[in-house]
Amino acid sequence: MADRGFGVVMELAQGFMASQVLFAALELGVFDAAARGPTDADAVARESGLSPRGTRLLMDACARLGLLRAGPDGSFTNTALSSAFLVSGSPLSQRCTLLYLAGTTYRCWGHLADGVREGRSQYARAVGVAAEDDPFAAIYRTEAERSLFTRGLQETWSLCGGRVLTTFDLAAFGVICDVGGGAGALAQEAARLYPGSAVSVFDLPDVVAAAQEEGAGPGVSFLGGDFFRSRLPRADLFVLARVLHDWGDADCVRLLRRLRRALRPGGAVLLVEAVLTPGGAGPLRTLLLSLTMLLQTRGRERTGAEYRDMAARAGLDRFRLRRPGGPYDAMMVRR
Ligand code: SAM
Ligand code: ASE
Repeated sequence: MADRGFGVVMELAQGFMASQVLFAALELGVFDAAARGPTDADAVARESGLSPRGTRLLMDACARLGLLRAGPDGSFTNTALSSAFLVSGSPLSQRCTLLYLAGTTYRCWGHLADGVREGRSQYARAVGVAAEDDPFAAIYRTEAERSLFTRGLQETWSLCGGRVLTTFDLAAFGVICDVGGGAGALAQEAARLYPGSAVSVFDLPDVVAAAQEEGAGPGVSFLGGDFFRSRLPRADLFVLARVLHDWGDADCVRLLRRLRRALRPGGAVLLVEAVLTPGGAGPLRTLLLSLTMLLQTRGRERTGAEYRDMAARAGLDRFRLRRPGGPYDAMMVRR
């Protein structure tokens, strides 16, 4: 028992090392190098200007973690995992998400104990930018950060977009607006699934301008503004994906009220979030995401009952929750 317990504790303690192996290999281009053909550590080190000793240790650790496959001749190839999710340009690539977690999120997590003591964002400690009034002033503190955060979040929808948009049939909603929709990946998926609907994205002017410059979202129109202050477009369906989890209850209710007032008759709001199980004990990935929200935003993850209560306070008292499987769930709220 003592041995097993010790092993369990040490494995948990080493969790951050496994994360760093993944992050460093990604940052150093190891998976992209392996995608060009079987390669040994010396060749990767030479091509990328890395130390042969460090590269060998890193690639051996990757192999043990299932991120590379080691051949008998000392060459490495990508596994199904790394080919799908880690190689640049793969349709399911989660590269920007992981680089974002490796940078800002990891630095904020270095101050978890402070975050728990104080109950607030750790941007000031982690990167020297205060986030008290608007978390997005810190999240978007440089153009590079805004771009990595936005592109990272978009990557989720290549995987889960179809599921969260089809668990309720949205075909009856002629005008759909994804509020806080970022660069438009989810909106684009909605436009593809519901060709009879007009789909738009409403987000901060800088986010919209960058999305338009990158030529994002064919079939989707963009509108810049502040969802707490600007006039909102009218719509039959507002989508709010991973927006409420950035904010405290009072701000969530305020935003939901604004959306209710902008809804056309018969309209609804589709909430897309990682919903905690009743009572809030799981799943683990969502509890960890909730701590990320503590460290980086003003929000947290919530149970279905908590979303239902906030929506009811905003005058949207018909509530349905569906769990399509995967990390994100869908809730439809309406009057
Ligand atoms: N819905 C997207 C997704 O799930 O991939 C993005 C979610 S991201 C966590 C939150 C989004 O809200 C960002 O795109 C951010 O720019 C936007 N946002 C934050 N504050 C805003 C405001 N005051 N007005 C409009 N959009 C805002
Ligand atoms: C937010 C989402 C995130 C605000 C800050 C954030 C994420 C990291 N920091 O709305 C999400 C990253 N994804 C995962 C799986 O952790």
